[in-house]
Amino acid sequence: MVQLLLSKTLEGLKSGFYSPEVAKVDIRMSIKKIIVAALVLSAANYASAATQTWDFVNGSGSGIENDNAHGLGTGSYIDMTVGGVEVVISAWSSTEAVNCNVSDCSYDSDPGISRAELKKYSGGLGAINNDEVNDSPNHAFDSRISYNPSNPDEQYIDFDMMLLEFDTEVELTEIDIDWYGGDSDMIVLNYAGSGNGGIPFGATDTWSGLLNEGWNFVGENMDVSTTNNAIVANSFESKYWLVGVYNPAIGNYGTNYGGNDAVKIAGVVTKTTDPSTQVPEPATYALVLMGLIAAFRRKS
Ligand SMILES: [Ca+2]
Ligand SMILES: [Ca+2]
Ligand SMILES: [Ca+2]
Ligand SMILES: [Ca+2]
Repeated sequence: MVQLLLSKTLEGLKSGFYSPEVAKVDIRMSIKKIIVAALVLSAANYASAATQTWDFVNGSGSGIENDNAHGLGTGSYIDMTVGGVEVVISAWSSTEAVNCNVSDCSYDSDPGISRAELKKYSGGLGAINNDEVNDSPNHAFDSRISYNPSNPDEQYIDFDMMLLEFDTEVELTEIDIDWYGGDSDMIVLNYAGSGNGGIPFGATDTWSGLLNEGWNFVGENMDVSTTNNAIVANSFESKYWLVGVYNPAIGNYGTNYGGNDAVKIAGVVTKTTDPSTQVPEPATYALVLMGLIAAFRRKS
């Protein structure tokens, strides 16, 4: 496009049609048009990808509801919408006593998945699982040991995870925690299969077992801080995401990094590529080009 505009001007100069002064003005006009065209094109490209910033604490629709809804069974959840995208948030943990493989049992004696109670605090969302009472840090998404109040010898390590079910495929790009207790290692999974990810999870499912049921280990973010969002290195879109505490049965850091984490998840950032807002690039280029040629024709 630049070449075309400049060659037109040069042609004008060579043929004596333009005086050097007119050519100078014309080059300036051409540059302005190129800048405008570039802005139009980048705006068109920008519209094809949208970003949603989810505030689970203060965002609109972030109230906890408690119902048998969204095919999850009875329990607490949040149903909120940002930029036309809807998410249902629920909490799950490894609190079911099931027969498990040796690697699971070595750190988590009851690794079967069951629903936990989703809670909201100023520092973010937390989860109280079936083996916990409402105390800190267990009311967070955590893997800290909880003791049975009536029998302190009974101890459980459970790995709490947040399930995010979007109504369209999204890329999860950032996680925001506003509170942590002790350690703050986190893990992210998403669903790559064609079904609904086996949701609601069954009591015989385990977190590591999900990897054989269409779920992906996306990554781990160790020592997540409350001042910088955890960046999720991923470009894969999915409707189903699990975000929670680091789990040695899945992650690469080994057993020592697990069982001591507690985070309150305050929000996430997602990205969608919406075909309905996508301006076909070749058509846009053609339109801009036609406009510029028309402008030149009018002038000459
Ligand atoms: Ca918990
Ligand atoms: Ca706990
Ligand atoms: Ca457990
Ligand atoms: Ca840890």
